[in-house]
Amino acid sequence: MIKKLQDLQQHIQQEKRKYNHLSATRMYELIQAYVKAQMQSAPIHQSERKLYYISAEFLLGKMLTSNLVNLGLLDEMQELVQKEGFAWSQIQDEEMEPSLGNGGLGRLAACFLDSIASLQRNGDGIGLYYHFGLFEQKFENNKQVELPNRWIGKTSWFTKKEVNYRVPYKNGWLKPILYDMEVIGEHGTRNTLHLFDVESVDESIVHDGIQFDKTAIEKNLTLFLYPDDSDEAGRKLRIYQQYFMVSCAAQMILEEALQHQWDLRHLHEHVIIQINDTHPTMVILELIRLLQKRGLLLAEAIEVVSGMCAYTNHTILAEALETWPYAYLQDVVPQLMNIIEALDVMMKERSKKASTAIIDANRNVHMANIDIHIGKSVNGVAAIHTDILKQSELKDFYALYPTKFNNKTNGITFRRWLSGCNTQLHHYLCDLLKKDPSSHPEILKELVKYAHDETVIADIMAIKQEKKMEWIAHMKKKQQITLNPYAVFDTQVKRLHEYKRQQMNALYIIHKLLQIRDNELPPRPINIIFGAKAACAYTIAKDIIHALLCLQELIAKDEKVSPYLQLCFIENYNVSEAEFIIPASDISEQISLASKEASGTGNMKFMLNGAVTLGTNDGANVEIAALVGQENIYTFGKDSDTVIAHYANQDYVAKDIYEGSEHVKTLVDFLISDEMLRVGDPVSLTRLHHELIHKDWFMTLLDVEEYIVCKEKMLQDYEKQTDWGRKMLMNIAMSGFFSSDRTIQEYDRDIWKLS
Ligand code: GPV
Repeated sequence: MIKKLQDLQQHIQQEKRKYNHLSATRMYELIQAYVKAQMQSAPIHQSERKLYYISAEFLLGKMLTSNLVNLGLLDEMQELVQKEGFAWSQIQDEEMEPSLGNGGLGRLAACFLDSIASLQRNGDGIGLYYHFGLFEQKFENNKQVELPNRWIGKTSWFTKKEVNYRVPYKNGWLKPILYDMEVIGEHGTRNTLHLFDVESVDESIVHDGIQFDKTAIEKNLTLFLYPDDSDEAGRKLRIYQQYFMVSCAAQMILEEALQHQWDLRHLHEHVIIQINDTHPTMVILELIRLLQKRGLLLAEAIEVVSGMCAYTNHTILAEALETWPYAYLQDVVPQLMNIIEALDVMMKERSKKASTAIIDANRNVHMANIDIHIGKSVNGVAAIHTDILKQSELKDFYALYPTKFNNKTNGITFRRWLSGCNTQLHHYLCDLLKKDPSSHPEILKELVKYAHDETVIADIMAIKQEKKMEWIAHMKKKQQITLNPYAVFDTQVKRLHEYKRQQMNALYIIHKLLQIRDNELPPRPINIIFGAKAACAYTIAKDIIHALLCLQELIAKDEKVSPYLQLCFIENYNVSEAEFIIPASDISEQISLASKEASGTGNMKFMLNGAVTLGTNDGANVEIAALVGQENIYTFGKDSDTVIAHYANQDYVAKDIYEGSEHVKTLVDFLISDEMLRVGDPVSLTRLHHELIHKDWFMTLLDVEEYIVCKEKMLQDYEKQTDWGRKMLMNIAMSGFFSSDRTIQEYDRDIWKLS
């Protein structure tokens, strides 16, 4: 199928003759156009059954390298580029990363698209084309500032298409525009990601960072992912976005069904929709509405849609489970209200429990409850998470529908997270194992044979060192920061949230800083690395960023401390930054409060790249520990049962711990020390200090002392370099389970039944 690169080579020579020069920009454009053409000529997989994966986020990352990996052309292309006198990184730098996601949920959707195509399953993604995406993060005065993320450039992987859909809204109709991107699998068949935009969108209404008129729906609908929802207009805008997305999806699904001449009364035999978290929930209601318009009775429509929809839950955090006031929905989607009412009445006949109500006593509509009642499957994203759903969070639903519940432990695509971002390790493993682990993840287990081979261990460690050097050079260029490449790299990169407990890591940094000042020096310098965006209306999350940036400044200016401890906060952390830092890291910080991190997927990326986890018994960490064994992971902290009991009994009091431990008190109080207040904002630092002592909703102080002890042990063990190298090797060896190919095979086997 794939043509050789000769066409491209010829094109390059022509350009050089014509202009006597070829810039990196032009080189990128030529390669991009060539790759896009290759993808468009790949065959589409046809079948009698199709998956639609609907998601508010697709955190794609740059697509050039990943597409080349899947086309099997990466090595050849890199050679060609080198011959023309460019470094591959120069070409990569030319691509803007699409800003269409926030965190793990969106990155999971992107990994899934890659695996679905690579496993040659018929499945498309559907979402929204946000012009400014998730905001771009800048640091000013040690604070996060939000700017529009202008990711849409001259060259694009997306192709604009016309569609004849119409989406009703209060002032009439919204007219959708479609942007399609080919998703190429490693065997050369392709699927499509469909992102909808609204024709009347107006970028010029954005001012002063990311401010805009939240009521101008026809202009603002597809400007931002997750616009500020701290007021009514913001919340209604989110409902408009969700409805627009799923109405377009429903119209597309019905259009394709009619093209195939599929009988609408048997649509569930041909179509399966995976609802990625609750954002696409209204697709259930919209499909029922449209099927009724096409002649089905309400009961018939409900049955067909029930057989078509499956729901993935990604959290047990109450504040992340969407509920909308009935009145807001009535204002935004009046056409759906009779369906919501009907479902509510029907489901109250099935169960009288308040916890399972679609419309609750306060007239709030619970989106997840619609998914669970009507959908045919409910899945959690890691074993412990699914257990908690069954045993506590959704136990009334589990009693009602025991067979709907199932677990699908998350995964990551090795084609991006090994072949793409760590070519050195990938090539090494291919040579050693005589098979490509990105296509055959299970082959990694054979690495165990080399656990006592000091040459192999040394080779893996040498690759780690090379990746550290690359990242350090990158940070020097990007943020003008000079870091020690021979330090241990201890990394926490993920969205900023209190439950992920970046603040606990901050307390460790304070602990280490005070120790160094006290002449207790670590055996080797430590680089503590962060990357995180805080939601723009999440005050405490922003306070935590502020505290970390203040600590960064303090440490950098401290001549005594900085030779031993450096803090580096990566600005505007995104997929590309992840691809840089993860292969360079030694320690993977996965320190969420037990029970709160549904799975985590960064933990898997670090493991695959030979970092050792420092984590709580939460999410997929539990499964990592079971695979690698206790000698190859560092776990600490109270378990999920204990935490859940604390919440139930409301007996966790941070202040008791703060007052009961001189050490903890010293660390927490440092946040409002004179030296911190000199570089920081007293209001913000005081608020965080107060929060930790008087609220600490995610129990930082519960685990902080164990955390410090555990990390110190880890740093000591790091000095036994061969033993540490063996831990790296064992982590890589056991990571095969976390391939998203495995996850997708399970979804297909249990829920989608495409093959
Ligand atoms: I809900 N997740 C996310 O990134 N955004 C959200 O809005 C919600 C969940 C994450 C979870 O926090 C991770 O634990 C999980 O690995 C990821 O979704 C993918 O399942």
